[in-house]
Amino acid sequence: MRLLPSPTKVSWHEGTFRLPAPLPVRSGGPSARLLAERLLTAAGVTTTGDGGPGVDFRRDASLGAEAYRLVVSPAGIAISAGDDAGERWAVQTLLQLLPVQVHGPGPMAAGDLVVPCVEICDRPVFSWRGSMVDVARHFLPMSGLLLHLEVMAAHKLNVLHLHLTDDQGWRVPIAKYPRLTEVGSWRPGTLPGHQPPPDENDRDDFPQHDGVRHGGAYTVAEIRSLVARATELGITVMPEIDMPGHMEAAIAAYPQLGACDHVQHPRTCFGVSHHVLALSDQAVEFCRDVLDEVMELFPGSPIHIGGDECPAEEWYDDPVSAATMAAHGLTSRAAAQAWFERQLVSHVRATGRRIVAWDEVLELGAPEGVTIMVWRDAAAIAEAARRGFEVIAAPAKYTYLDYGQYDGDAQPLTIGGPVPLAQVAGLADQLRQPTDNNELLLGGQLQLWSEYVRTWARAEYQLWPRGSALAQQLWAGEVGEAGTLAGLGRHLARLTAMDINWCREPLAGTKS
Ligand code: TNX
Repeated sequence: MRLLPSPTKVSWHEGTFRLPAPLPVRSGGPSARLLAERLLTAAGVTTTGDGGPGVDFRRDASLGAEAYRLVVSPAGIAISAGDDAGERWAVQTLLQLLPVQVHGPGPMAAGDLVVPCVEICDRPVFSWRGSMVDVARHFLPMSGLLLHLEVMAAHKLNVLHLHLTDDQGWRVPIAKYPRLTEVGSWRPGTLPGHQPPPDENDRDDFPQHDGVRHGGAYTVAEIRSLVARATELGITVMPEIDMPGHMEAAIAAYPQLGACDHVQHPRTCFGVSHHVLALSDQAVEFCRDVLDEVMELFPGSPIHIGGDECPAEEWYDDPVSAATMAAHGLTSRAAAQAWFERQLVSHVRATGRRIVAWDEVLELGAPEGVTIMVWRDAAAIAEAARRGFEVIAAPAKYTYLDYGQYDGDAQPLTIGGPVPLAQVAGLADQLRQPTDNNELLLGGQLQLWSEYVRTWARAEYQLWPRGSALAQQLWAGEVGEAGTLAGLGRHLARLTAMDINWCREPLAGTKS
Protein backbone atom coordinates (compact mmCIF):
# COMPACT_ATOMS: atom_id res chain seq x y z
CA MET A 1 0.00 0.00 0.00
CA ARG A 2 1.23 3.41 -0.91
CA LEU A 3 -0.35 5.04 2.15
CA LEU A 4 -0.99 3.09 5.35
CA PRO A 5 -3.40 3.65 6.99
CA SER A 6 -5.36 4.56 3.88
CA PRO A 7 -6.81 8.09 4.00
CA THR A 8 -10.53 8.78 3.95
CA LYS A 9 -10.32 10.55 0.56
CA VAL A 10 -7.43 10.77 -1.92
CA SER A 11 -7.36 12.38 -5.38
CA TRP A 12 -4.13 12.06 -7.30
CA HIS A 13 -3.21 14.77 -9.80
CA GLU A 14 -0.69 15.25 -12.57
CA GLY A 15 2.70 16.59 -11.64
CA THR A 16 5.08 16.59 -8.71
CA PHE A 17 6.65 18.94 -6.21
CA ARG A 18 10.38 18.63 -5.58
CA LEU A 19 11.31 19.70 -2.04
CA PRO A 20 13.88 22.53 -2.21
CA ALA A 21 16.87 22.50 0.15
CA PRO A 22 16.73 24.22 2.52
CA LEU A 23 12.98 23.68 2.77
CA PRO A 24 10.77 26.61 3.78
CA VAL A 25 8.34 25.44 6.51
CA ARG A 26 5.90 28.02 7.81
CA SER A 27 4.18 27.66 11.23
CA GLY A 28 3.29 24.10 12.28
CA GLY A 29 4.87 24.05 15.76
CA PRO A 30 5.70 20.54 17.01
CA SER A 31 4.69 18.88 13.72
CA ALA A 32 7.07 21.07 11.75
CA ARG A 33 9.85 19.92 14.07
CA LEU A 34 9.02 16.26 13.36
CA LEU A 35 9.23 16.91 9.63
CA ALA A 36 12.49 18.81 10.02
CA GLU A 37 14.06 16.04 12.15
CA ARG A 38 13.26 13.32 9.62
CA LEU A 39 14.41 15.26 6.55
CA LEU A 40 17.65 16.18 8.27
CA THR A 41 18.36 12.58 9.34
CA ALA A 42 17.44 10.94 6.04
CA ALA A 43 18.65 13.52 3.51
CA GLY A 44 20.63 16.17 5.35
CA VAL A 45 18.00 18.75 4.39
CA THR A 46 17.47 21.68 6.76
CA THR A 47 14.35 23.79 7.08
CA THR A 48 13.91 27.56 7.21
CA GLY A 49 11.08 30.00 7.91
CA ASP A 50 11.76 31.88 4.64
CA GLY A 51 9.39 32.56 1.74
CA GLY A 52 9.18 30.58 -1.50
CA PRO A 53 7.64 27.20 -2.34
CA GLY A 54 7.63 24.94 0.71
CA VAL A 55 5.28 23.59 3.39
CA ASP A 56 2.55 25.80 4.87
CA PHE A 57 0.64 24.74 7.98
CA ARG A 58 -2.70 26.35 8.74
CA ARG A 59 -5.29 25.85 11.48
CA ASP A 60 -8.84 25.11 10.37
CA ALA A 61 -11.30 24.84 13.24
CA SER A 62 -13.92 23.26 10.97
CA LEU A 63 -11.81 20.08 10.83
CA GLY A 64 -12.53 17.67 13.72
CA ALA A 65 -10.22 15.96 16.18
CA GLU A 66 -7.15 14.45 14.49
CA ALA A 67 -8.43 15.38 11.02
CA TYR A 68 -6.28 17.04 8.36
CA ARG A 69 -6.22 18.14 4.75
CA LEU A 70 -3.01 17.84 2.74
CA VAL A 71 -2.68 19.36 -0.71
CA VAL A 72 0.44 18.93 -2.82
CA SER A 73 0.66 21.02 -6.00
CA PRO A 74 3.62 22.07 -8.16
CA ALA A 75 3.57 25.31 -6.11
CA GLY A 76 4.09 23.62 -2.73
CA ILE A 77 2.45 21.77 0.12
CA ALA A 78 -0.48 23.05 2.19
CA ILE A 79 -1.53 21.32 5.40
CA SER A 80 -4.64 22.31 7.37
CA ALA A 81 -5.69 20.70 10.61
CA GLY A 82 -8.00 21.42 13.52
CA ASP A 83 -5.49 20.40 16.19
CA ASP A 84 -1.86 19.37 16.85
CA ALA A 85 -2.76 15.71 16.33
CA GLY A 86 -4.15 16.36 12.86
CA GLU A 87 -0.98 18.26 11.92
CA ARG A 88 1.21 15.43 13.14
CA TRP A 89 -0.70 12.81 11.14
CA ALA A 90 -0.47 15.04 8.07
CA VAL A 91 3.32 15.04 8.46
CA GLN A 92 3.30 11.23 8.68
CA THR A 93 1.27 11.07 5.47
CA LEU A 94 3.61 13.52 3.75
CA LEU A 95 6.58 11.31 4.70
CA GLN A 96 4.77 8.33 3.17
CA LEU A 97 4.37 10.28 -0.09
CA LEU A 98 8.16 10.61 -0.30
CA PRO A 99 10.44 7.72 -1.38
CA VAL A 100 10.50 5.00 1.33
CA GLN A 101 14.16 5.72 2.15
CA VAL A 102 13.00 8.88 3.91
CA HIS A 103 12.09 6.56 6.80
CA GLY A 104 15.64 5.27 7.06
CA PRO A 105 18.93 6.45 8.52
CA GLY A 106 20.06 8.04 5.24
CA PRO A 107 21.87 9.29 3.41
CA MET A 108 19.54 9.75 0.48
CA ALA A 109 20.05 12.47 -2.15
CA ALA A 110 18.15 15.65 -1.30
CA GLY A 111 17.17 15.80 -5.00
CA ASP A 112 15.16 12.58 -4.56
CA LEU A 113 12.71 14.28 -2.20
CA VAL A 114 9.88 14.43 -4.73
CA VAL A 115 6.18 14.28 -3.85
CA PRO A 116 3.36 13.51 -6.30
CA CYS A 117 0.56 16.07 -6.56
CA VAL A 118 -2.40 14.96 -4.53
CA GLU A 119 -5.31 16.15 -2.41
CA ILE A 120 -6.01 14.19 0.77
CA CYS A 121 -8.79 14.61 3.35
CA ASP A 122 -8.36 12.29 6.28
CA ARG A 123 -9.65 11.51 9.75
CA PRO A 124 -9.63 8.41 11.93
CA VAL A 125 -12.66 6.18 12.48
CA PHE A 126 -11.51 5.34 16.04
CA SER A 127 -9.90 7.66 18.56
CA TRP A 128 -8.12 4.86 20.52
CA ARG A 129 -5.50 3.17 18.37
CA GLY A 130 -3.20 1.42 20.76
CA SER A 131 -0.26 -0.92 21.04
CA MET A 132 0.26 -2.91 24.23
CA VAL A 133 3.74 -4.11 25.10
CA ASP A 134 4.31 -6.51 28.01
CA VAL A 135 7.68 -5.58 29.50
CA ALA A 136 7.07 -7.69 32.61
CA ARG A 137 7.38 -11.29 31.41
CA HIS A 138 10.62 -10.32 29.71
CA PHE A 139 12.27 -7.00 30.44
CA LEU A 140 12.47 -5.25 27.08
CA PRO A 141 14.99 -2.45 26.59
CA MET A 142 14.00 1.21 26.67
CA SER A 143 15.80 1.64 23.32
CA GLY A 144 13.23 -0.76 21.82
CA LEU A 145 10.32 1.19 23.28
CA LEU A 146 11.74 4.44 21.90
CA LEU A 147 12.02 2.89 18.42
CA HIS A 148 8.52 1.53 18.81
CA LEU A 149 7.16 5.03 19.37
CA GLU A 150 8.55 6.14 15.99
CA VAL A 151 7.05 3.13 14.21
CA MET A 152 3.72 3.60 16.00
CA ALA A 153 3.59 7.24 14.88
CA ALA A 154 4.27 6.21 11.28
CA HIS A 155 1.16 3.98 11.60
CA LYS A 156 -0.86 6.78 13.28
CA LEU A 157 -1.19 4.68 16.44
CA ASN A 158 -1.70 6.97 19.41
CA VAL A 159 -1.62 4.97 22.68
CA LEU A 160 1.33 2.95 24.00
CA HIS A 161 -0.03 0.67 26.73
CA LEU A 162 2.83 -0.57 28.92
CA HIS A 163 2.12 -3.73 30.91
CA LEU A 164 4.68 -2.84 33.58
CA THR A 165 4.12 -5.44 36.28
CA ASP A 166 3.30 -9.11 36.42
CA ASP A 167 4.15 -12.30 38.33
CA GLN A 168 7.51 -12.58 36.58
CA GLY A 169 8.84 -9.06 37.17
CA TRP A 170 8.21 -5.49 38.31
CA ARG A 171 9.62 -2.84 35.93
CA VAL A 172 8.62 0.58 37.30
CA PRO A 173 10.49 2.28 40.16
CA ILE A 174 8.33 3.23 43.16
CA ALA A 175 10.20 5.39 45.69
CA LYS A 176 8.06 4.34 48.64
CA TYR A 177 8.64 0.62 47.98
CA PRO A 178 12.25 0.21 46.76
CA ARG A 179 12.19 -3.58 47.09
CA LEU A 180 9.72 -3.73 44.17
CA THR A 181 12.62 -3.17 41.80
CA GLU A 182 15.48 -4.40 44.04
CA VAL A 183 13.82 -7.78 44.59
CA GLY A 184 10.71 -7.85 42.45
CA SER A 185 12.38 -7.13 39.13
CA TRP A 186 14.74 -10.14 39.17
CA ARG A 187 13.93 -13.82 38.84
CA PRO A 188 16.46 -16.65 39.20
CA GLY A 189 15.65 -18.16 35.82
CA THR A 190 12.98 -18.84 33.23
CA LEU A 191 11.29 -22.05 32.27
CA PRO A 192 12.49 -22.86 28.75
CA GLY A 193 9.88 -23.89 26.22
CA HIS A 194 6.29 -24.50 27.16
CA GLN A 195 5.26 -25.35 30.69
CA PRO A 196 5.21 -29.15 30.96
CA PRO A 197 1.80 -30.68 31.59
CA PRO A 198 0.00 -30.79 33.91
CA ASP A 199 -0.22 -27.01 34.05
CA GLU A 200 0.74 -26.70 37.71
CA ASN A 201 -0.27 -23.12 38.10
CA ASP A 202 0.11 -23.04 41.86
CA ARG A 203 3.82 -23.91 41.68
CA ASP A 204 6.28 -21.21 42.78
CA ASP A 205 9.17 -22.61 40.87
CA PHE A 206 10.09 -25.28 38.38
CA PRO A 207 13.41 -26.98 39.10
CA GLN A 208 13.90 -27.19 35.32
CA HIS A 209 14.19 -23.43 34.87
CA ASP A 210 17.24 -22.31 32.90
CA GLY A 211 19.09 -20.80 35.88
CA VAL A 212 19.78 -17.58 33.97
CA ARG A 213 18.92 -14.66 36.21
CA HIS A 214 16.63 -12.35 34.29
CA GLY A 215 15.25 -8.92 34.99
CA GLY A 216 15.66 -5.18 35.22
CA ALA A 217 13.58 -2.07 35.67
CA TYR A 218 13.43 1.32 34.02
CA THR A 219 14.75 4.40 35.78
CA VAL A 220 12.64 7.46 36.45
CA ALA A 221 14.76 9.38 33.91
CA GLU A 222 14.14 6.72 31.25
CA ILE A 223 10.41 6.82 31.82
CA ARG A 224 10.37 10.59 31.65
CA SER A 225 12.26 10.57 28.36
CA LEU A 226 9.88 7.96 26.93
CA VAL A 227 6.87 10.05 27.91
CA ALA A 228 8.51 13.20 26.51
CA ARG A 229 9.22 11.62 23.11
CA ALA A 230 5.73 10.09 23.01
CA THR A 231 4.23 13.53 23.64
CA GLU A 232 6.22 15.01 20.75
CA LEU A 233 4.90 12.26 18.48
CA GLY A 234 1.29 12.62 19.65
CA ILE A 235 1.25 9.33 21.58
CA THR A 236 -0.15 8.82 25.09
CA VAL A 237 1.68 6.29 27.27
CA MET A 238 -0.76 4.37 29.47
CA PRO A 239 0.82 2.44 32.38
CA GLU A 240 -0.77 -0.77 33.64
CA ILE A 241 -0.30 -2.05 37.18
CA ASP A 242 -2.03 -5.43 37.14
CA MET A 243 -3.94 -6.17 40.38
CA PRO A 244 -5.01 -8.00 42.53
CA GLY A 245 -3.76 -11.07 40.59
CA HIS A 246 -0.55 -11.14 38.51
CA MET A 247 1.21 -9.67 41.58
CA GLU A 248 3.70 -12.40 42.52
CA ALA A 249 6.73 -10.16 41.89
CA ALA A 250 5.40 -7.57 44.38
CA ILE A 251 4.60 -10.33 46.87
CA ALA A 252 8.18 -11.63 46.56
CA ALA A 253 9.39 -8.13 47.48
CA TYR A 254 6.84 -7.54 50.28
CA PRO A 255 5.53 -10.93 51.47
CA GLN A 256 3.09 -9.33 53.93
CA LEU A 257 1.03 -8.15 50.93
CA GLY A 258 0.29 -11.69 49.75
CA ALA A 259 -2.38 -14.19 50.70
CA CYS A 260 0.20 -16.98 51.17
CA ASP A 261 3.59 -17.08 52.89
CA HIS A 262 5.92 -18.93 50.56
CA VAL A 263 6.69 -16.76 47.54
CA GLN A 264 10.51 -16.51 47.42
CA HIS A 265 11.13 -14.69 44.16
CA PRO A 266 9.29 -13.55 41.01
CA ARG A 267 7.83 -16.44 39.08
CA THR A 268 10.10 -18.51 36.82
CA CYS A 269 7.28 -19.96 34.71
CA PHE A 270 4.14 -18.56 33.08
CA GLY A 271 0.43 -19.38 33.19
CA VAL A 272 -1.99 -18.06 35.81
CA SER A 273 -0.45 -17.78 39.28
CA HIS A 274 -2.56 -18.57 42.33
CA HIS A 275 -0.45 -16.27 44.49
CA VAL A 276 -2.46 -13.06 44.67
CA LEU A 277 -2.66 -9.99 46.89
CA ALA A 278 -4.43 -10.51 50.19
CA LEU A 279 -7.81 -8.91 50.69
CA SER A 280 -6.41 -6.52 53.24
CA ASP A 281 -6.45 -2.80 53.91
CA GLN A 282 -2.67 -2.96 53.76
CA ALA A 283 -2.70 -4.37 50.21
CA VAL A 284 -5.26 -1.77 49.09
CA GLU A 285 -3.14 1.00 50.60
CA PHE A 286 -0.07 -0.38 48.82
CA CYS A 287 -1.89 -0.26 45.47
CA ARG A 288 -3.08 3.29 46.15
CA ASP A 289 0.47 4.42 46.95
CA VAL A 290 1.84 2.74 43.83
CA LEU A 291 -0.85 4.30 41.63
CA ASP A 292 -0.12 7.73 43.11
CA GLU A 293 3.52 7.50 42.08
CA VAL A 294 2.62 6.02 38.70
CA MET A 295 0.19 8.90 38.05
CA GLU A 296 3.04 11.30 38.75
CA LEU A 297 5.37 9.45 36.34
CA PHE A 298 2.76 9.38 33.54
CA PRO A 299 1.09 12.80 33.79
CA GLY A 300 -2.46 13.01 32.52
CA SER A 301 -2.54 9.49 31.05
CA PRO A 302 -5.29 6.92 31.51
CA ILE A 303 -4.44 4.34 34.19
CA HIS A 304 -4.91 0.59 33.66
CA ILE A 305 -5.45 -1.50 36.78
CA GLY A 306 -5.45 -4.95 35.18
CA GLY A 307 -8.02 -7.10 36.93
CA ASP A 308 -7.55 -10.21 34.78
CA GLU A 309 -7.02 -13.83 35.83
CA CYS A 310 -7.26 -13.61 39.61
CA PRO A 311 -7.89 -17.03 41.20
CA ALA A 312 -9.42 -16.80 44.67
CA GLU A 313 -8.44 -20.05 46.43
CA GLU A 314 -5.95 -18.31 48.68
CA TRP A 315 -8.52 -15.78 49.89
CA TYR A 316 -10.49 -18.60 51.53
CA ASP A 317 -7.37 -20.07 53.22
CA ASP A 318 -5.69 -16.84 54.32
CA PRO A 319 -7.05 -15.68 57.71
CA VAL A 320 -6.73 -11.95 56.90
CA SER A 321 -8.50 -12.28 53.55
CA ALA A 322 -11.17 -14.56 55.00
CA ALA A 323 -11.81 -12.04 57.79
CA THR A 324 -12.20 -9.24 55.21
CA MET A 325 -14.69 -11.33 53.27
CA ALA A 326 -16.67 -12.03 56.42
CA ALA A 327 -16.58 -8.41 57.60
CA HIS A 328 -17.84 -7.06 54.26
CA GLY A 329 -20.24 -9.89 53.43
CA LEU A 330 -18.23 -10.93 50.36
CA THR A 331 -19.55 -14.37 49.53
CA SER A 332 -18.00 -14.98 46.10
CA ARG A 333 -14.70 -14.53 44.27
CA ALA A 334 -16.37 -11.89 42.11
CA ALA A 335 -17.65 -9.91 45.07
CA ALA A 336 -14.27 -10.08 46.78
CA GLN A 337 -12.34 -8.84 43.73
CA ALA A 338 -14.94 -6.13 43.19
CA TRP A 339 -14.42 -4.95 46.81
CA PHE A 340 -10.71 -4.58 46.09
CA GLU A 341 -11.10 -2.87 42.75
CA ARG A 342 -13.82 -0.44 43.71
CA GLN A 343 -11.51 1.24 46.20
CA LEU A 344 -8.81 1.80 43.60
CA VAL A 345 -11.20 2.87 40.89
CA SER A 346 -12.63 5.59 43.11
CA HIS A 347 -9.12 6.67 44.12
CA VAL A 348 -7.98 7.13 40.51
CA ARG A 349 -11.30 8.55 39.30
CA ALA A 350 -11.08 11.25 41.96
CA THR A 351 -8.04 12.60 40.09
CA GLY A 352 -10.10 12.93 36.89
CA ARG A 353 -8.13 10.25 35.03
CA ARG A 354 -9.66 7.64 32.75
CA ILE A 355 -9.36 4.21 34.37
CA VAL A 356 -9.15 1.03 32.32
CA ALA A 357 -9.49 -2.65 33.30
CA TRP A 358 -9.59 -6.02 31.53
CA ASP A 359 -13.03 -7.41 30.78
CA GLU A 360 -13.10 -9.87 33.70
CA VAL A 361 -14.27 -6.94 35.79
CA LEU A 362 -17.59 -7.08 33.90
CA GLU A 363 -18.44 -10.32 35.69
CA LEU A 364 -17.66 -8.65 38.96
CA GLY A 365 -20.21 -5.92 38.53
CA ALA A 366 -17.67 -3.45 37.13
CA PRO A 367 -17.53 -0.14 38.96
CA GLU A 368 -19.18 2.76 37.15
CA GLY A 369 -16.92 4.86 34.96
CA VAL A 370 -14.39 2.13 34.15
CA THR A 371 -13.33 1.76 30.51
CA ILE A 372 -13.40 -1.94 29.67
CA MET A 373 -10.59 -3.46 27.63
CA VAL A 374 -12.11 -6.54 26.04
CA TRP A 375 -9.81 -9.47 25.22
CA ARG A 376 -12.72 -11.76 24.37
CA ASP A 377 -14.82 -11.47 21.21
CA ALA A 378 -17.40 -9.19 19.59
CA ALA A 379 -20.12 -10.46 21.92
CA ALA A 380 -18.20 -9.20 24.96
CA ILE A 381 -17.55 -5.87 23.23
CA ALA A 382 -21.30 -5.52 22.59
CA GLU A 383 -22.16 -6.63 26.13
CA ALA A 384 -19.87 -4.03 27.72
CA ALA A 385 -21.31 -1.28 25.51
CA ARG A 386 -24.89 -2.46 26.17
CA ARG A 387 -24.20 -2.03 29.86
CA GLY A 388 -23.07 1.53 29.25
CA PHE A 389 -19.29 1.13 29.57
CA GLU A 390 -16.77 2.66 27.21
CA VAL A 391 -14.89 -0.10 25.45
CA ILE A 392 -11.47 -0.72 23.92
CA ALA A 393 -11.32 -3.79 21.70
CA ALA A 394 -8.37 -6.12 22.21
CA PRO A 395 -9.87 -9.45 21.10
CA ALA A 396 -7.28 -12.23 21.46
CA LYS A 397 -8.25 -13.95 18.24
CA TYR A 398 -7.42 -10.88 16.14
CA THR A 399 -4.97 -8.78 18.11
CA TYR A 400 -2.72 -11.08 20.21
CA LEU A 401 0.51 -10.72 18.27
CA ASP A 402 2.41 -12.96 20.72
CA TYR A 403 0.81 -15.85 18.83
CA GLY A 404 2.76 -17.24 15.86
CA GLN A 405 1.94 -16.05 12.36
CA TYR A 406 2.70 -19.06 10.18
CA ASP A 407 2.27 -22.79 10.71
CA GLY A 408 5.24 -25.07 10.85
CA ASP A 409 8.63 -25.44 12.44
CA ALA A 410 10.29 -22.61 10.50
CA GLN A 411 8.70 -20.27 13.06
CA PRO A 412 10.17 -19.59 16.50
CA LEU A 413 8.48 -20.88 19.66
CA THR A 414 5.35 -18.91 20.53
CA ILE A 415 2.60 -19.25 23.10
CA GLY A 416 0.28 -20.72 20.46
CA GLY A 417 -1.38 -19.95 17.21
CA PRO A 418 -0.96 -19.28 14.46
CA VAL A 419 -2.81 -15.99 14.11
CA PRO A 420 -1.99 -15.27 10.46
CA LEU A 421 -2.21 -11.89 8.76
CA ALA A 422 -5.45 -12.97 7.06
CA GLN A 423 -7.04 -13.56 10.49
CA VAL A 424 -5.84 -10.25 11.94
CA ALA A 425 -7.56 -8.68 8.93
CA GLY A 426 -10.91 -9.68 10.49
CA LEU A 427 -10.76 -7.13 13.31
CA ALA A 428 -12.73 -4.46 11.44
CA ASP A 429 -15.67 -6.86 10.97
CA GLN A 430 -15.70 -7.50 14.72
CA LEU A 431 -15.78 -3.78 15.39
CA ARG A 432 -18.72 -3.37 13.01
CA GLN A 433 -20.95 -5.80 14.93
CA PRO A 434 -24.08 -3.88 15.76
CA THR A 435 -24.42 -2.56 19.27
CA ASP A 436 -26.94 -0.09 20.59
CA ASN A 437 -24.15 2.14 21.74
CA ASN A 438 -21.57 2.34 18.98
CA GLU A 439 -20.17 5.62 20.24
CA LEU A 440 -18.98 3.79 23.37
CA LEU A 441 -16.47 1.79 21.30
CA LEU A 442 -13.40 4.01 21.50
CA GLY A 443 -11.25 1.80 19.29
CA GLY A 444 -8.82 -1.03 19.78
CA GLN A 445 -5.23 -2.09 20.07
CA LEU A 446 -2.64 -4.73 19.26
CA GLN A 447 -1.22 -6.85 22.09
CA LEU A 448 2.33 -8.15 22.49
CA TRP A 449 2.59 -10.40 25.55
CA SER A 450 6.19 -11.40 26.12
CA GLU A 451 6.36 -14.89 27.65
CA TYR A 452 8.28 -15.98 24.53
CA VAL A 453 9.64 -12.61 23.46
CA ARG A 454 13.10 -12.04 24.93
CA THR A 455 14.60 -9.35 22.70
CA TRP A 456 13.42 -6.26 20.87
CA ALA A 457 14.27 -7.86 17.51
CA ARG A 458 11.84 -10.66 18.38
CA ALA A 459 9.24 -8.09 19.47
CA GLU A 460 9.44 -6.47 16.02
CA TYR A 461 9.14 -9.88 14.37
CA GLN A 462 5.88 -10.54 16.23
CA LEU A 463 4.49 -7.01 15.78
CA TRP A 464 4.97 -6.38 12.06
CA PRO A 465 3.44 -6.56 9.52
CA ARG A 466 0.35 -7.80 11.42
CA GLY A 467 0.45 -4.55 13.42
CA SER A 468 0.29 -2.63 10.13
CA ALA A 469 -2.93 -4.43 9.18
CA LEU A 470 -4.39 -3.61 12.61
CA ALA A 471 -3.33 0.05 12.46
CA GLN A 472 -5.01 0.29 9.06
CA GLN A 473 -8.29 -1.05 10.45
CA LEU A 474 -8.25 1.15 13.56
CA TRP A 475 -7.74 4.29 11.49
CA ALA A 476 -9.81 3.52 8.38
CA GLY A 477 -12.42 1.13 9.81
CA GLU A 478 -11.68 -1.41 7.09
CA VAL A 479 -8.74 -3.56 6.12
CA GLY A 480 -8.46 -2.48 2.48
CA GLU A 481 -5.42 -4.11 0.93
CA ALA A 482 -3.61 -4.60 4.24
CA GLY A 483 -4.83 -8.18 4.76
CA THR A 484 -2.17 -9.80 2.54
CA LEU A 485 1.58 -9.39 2.07
CA ALA A 486 1.00 -8.65 -1.62
CA GLY A 487 -1.54 -5.95 -0.74
CA LEU A 488 0.80 -4.36 1.82
CA GLY A 489 3.38 -4.13 -0.97
CA ARG A 490 5.16 -0.81 -0.72
CA HIS A 491 4.44 -0.54 3.00
CA LEU A 492 6.68 -3.56 3.55
CA ALA A 493 9.50 -1.69 1.79
CA ARG A 494 8.85 1.14 4.25
CA LEU A 495 9.19 -1.27 7.20
CA THR A 496 12.45 -2.49 5.67
CA ALA A 497 13.68 1.10 5.25
CA MET A 498 12.97 1.61 8.96
CA ASP A 499 15.17 -1.45 9.59
CA ILE A 500 12.37 -3.30 11.33
CA ASN A 501 12.81 -7.05 11.75
CA TRP A 502 9.34 -7.72 10.32
CA CYS A 503 8.21 -11.29 9.80
CA ARG A 504 8.84 -12.43 6.24
CA GLU A 505 6.97 -15.44 4.93
CA PRO A 506 9.06 -18.51 5.79
CA LEU A 507 10.71 -20.20 2.81
CA ALA A 508 9.42 -23.74 2.38
CA GLY A 509 11.63 -26.28 4.12
CA THR A 510 13.78 -23.84 6.11
CA LYS A 511 14.29 -24.13 9.84
CA SER A 512 15.21 -21.26 12.06
C1 TNX B 1 -3.79 -13.77 28.62
S1 TNX B 1 -6.01 -11.78 28.45
C2 TNX B 1 -3.34 -12.80 29.50
C3 TNX B 1 -1.89 -12.60 29.67
C4 TNX B 1 -1.07 -13.58 28.88
C5 TNX B 1 -1.69 -13.79 27.51
C6 TNX B 1 -0.91 -14.69 26.62
C7 TNX B 1 -5.16 -11.22 29.65
C8 TNX B 1 -5.61 -9.95 30.13
N1 TNX B 1 -4.14 -11.91 30.17
O1 TNX B 1 -1.56 -12.64 31.02
O2 TNX B 1 0.22 -13.09 28.75
O3 TNX B 1 -2.99 -14.32 27.67
O4 TNX B 1 -1.37 -14.69 25.31
